[in-house]
Amino acid sequence: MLDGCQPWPHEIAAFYRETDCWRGETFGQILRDRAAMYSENIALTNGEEYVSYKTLDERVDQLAAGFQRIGLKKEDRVVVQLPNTIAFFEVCFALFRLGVLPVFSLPTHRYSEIQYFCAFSEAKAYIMPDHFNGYNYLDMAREVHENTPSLQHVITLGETEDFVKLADLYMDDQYIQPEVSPSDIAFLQLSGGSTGLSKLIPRTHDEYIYSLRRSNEICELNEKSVYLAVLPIAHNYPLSSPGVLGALYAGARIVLSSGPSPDEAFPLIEKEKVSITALVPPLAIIWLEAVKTRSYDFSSLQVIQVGGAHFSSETAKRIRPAFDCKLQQVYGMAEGLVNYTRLVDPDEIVIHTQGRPMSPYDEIRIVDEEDREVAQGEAGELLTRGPYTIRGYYKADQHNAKAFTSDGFYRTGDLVSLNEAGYIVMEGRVKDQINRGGEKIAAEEVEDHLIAHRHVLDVAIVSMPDKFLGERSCAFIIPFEQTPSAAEIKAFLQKRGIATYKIPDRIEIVNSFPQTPFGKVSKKALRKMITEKLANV
Ligand code: J2J
Repeated sequence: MLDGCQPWPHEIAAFYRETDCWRGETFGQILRDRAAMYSENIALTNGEEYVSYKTLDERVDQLAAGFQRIGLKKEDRVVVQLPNTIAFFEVCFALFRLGVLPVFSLPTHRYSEIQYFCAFSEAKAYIMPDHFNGYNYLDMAREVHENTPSLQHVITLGETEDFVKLADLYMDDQYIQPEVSPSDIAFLQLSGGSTGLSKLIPRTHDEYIYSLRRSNEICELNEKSVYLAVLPIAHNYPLSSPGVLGALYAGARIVLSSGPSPDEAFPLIEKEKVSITALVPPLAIIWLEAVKTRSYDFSSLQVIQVGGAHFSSETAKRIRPAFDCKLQQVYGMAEGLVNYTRLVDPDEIVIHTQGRPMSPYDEIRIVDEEDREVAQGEAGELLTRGPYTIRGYYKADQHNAKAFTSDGFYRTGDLVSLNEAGYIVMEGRVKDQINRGGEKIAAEEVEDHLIAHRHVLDVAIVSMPDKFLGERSCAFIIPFEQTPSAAEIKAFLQKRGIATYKIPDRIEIVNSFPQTPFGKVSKKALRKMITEKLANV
């Protein structure tokens, strides 16, 4: 197994094999099998482009040949920052076939994140678009390239003289397919993070594919399904719950949308006869408003999934009547555990809970601050272990010691309770993270940037309630020598190259921070301060 990864204990791995959770499949082989089974069926649709399973499989081989030609080898890492495009699939599956690991980053990531992912994973290549959503990736890539010794290749989707063009890497040559084992790490996914920069999450073929198969069963995905991808597909939720990879596993059709707005998505639902799509709560609100004034034929739509952040029951109630389809709540995490409400569940459950674990082999414990199990119905931190939940982050021994119990349970940092039917209700969070409409911000990561500003003496970032996004971020700042303006702070962070969604929505200047009895900054008191202030405007 790749250095820096926590292997599955032997007897546990054996148990998941015996119970038929892990069937010894690999991503490279799955696509080969689907191409044989569904040959001319359309796998991917992007605008006017329709790609069959057979063509996808062939294109993946051509690209694998090109990747091998430039020297990519088994266990190398490649940072992949691609929007919802056909190339995303070709790149990922070509890398899977070579046993090379994609490191999935999001199109919104900027220099600070990308350089860190490349350096930390010692990536040999970085693949990105030239332009997307008004952003020029080429300048960033130049800087990343200069500052990352491991990086041998920068590969771009677009036209450029400076870098390798992805289009030039599709080759008809034969390539040597290395032995890729189902227990190998297939890729590195990103954590939402709470302490500093995102941790990297190693996922094996075996466990991830099991999660796809189980998700497909629960979401009733099959070769007739049409999955519309509106969220960025590198994120674990639209990637795997059941997401685009689940759709490929099922032999279904994937329709790609470059963005989630009703202007793009609604016509696609009608035209492509979409049967299932996945949203985050703020998008569900936008879609609910838009559907009032726009008439499209949504009769093909069977399921709208909503997950990634708190979804109010008031909004949840409106989905079925507005779209005449089922709502499915999804509460998951890139580290593993995914909970779904089931398609046969009564409204009461679907509207008021975040579902239950997808696998009978998922183990969950809800504990108090001393790790003692709480009484049924009480709130506590959710700990979990199971056939597709990681045992450790990549190269993070120290952090792993805190993030996992000695018997291998992952500490989710989420406060939950269980209702009588065994469904999870999200009650809050103990981790120091802001969930901005599904986009996760590790407070510490942004604080570490802000403290570098010459007029910032100290800083604490907390969430503040927001009707639309659920939460936004607020930075409390103790100034030094002079008070920086909000505009100055924002410009400073932009210049440091962090993703825009991480830039605090609000700045509050204070003389000191409230403290806990132990003398730590009381983020709870800060959250209360800003919540009360907002309520009084
Ligand atoms: C409240 N909070 C939620 C929900 C996730 C499926 C779905 C989501 C993710 C995801 C995912 C929530 N209500 N319904 O990977 O496969 C918060 C929790 C959780 C964290 C994980 C998937 N669904 N959350 O969102 O790794 O705090 O994965 O621990 O980005 O999002 O974030 P992430």
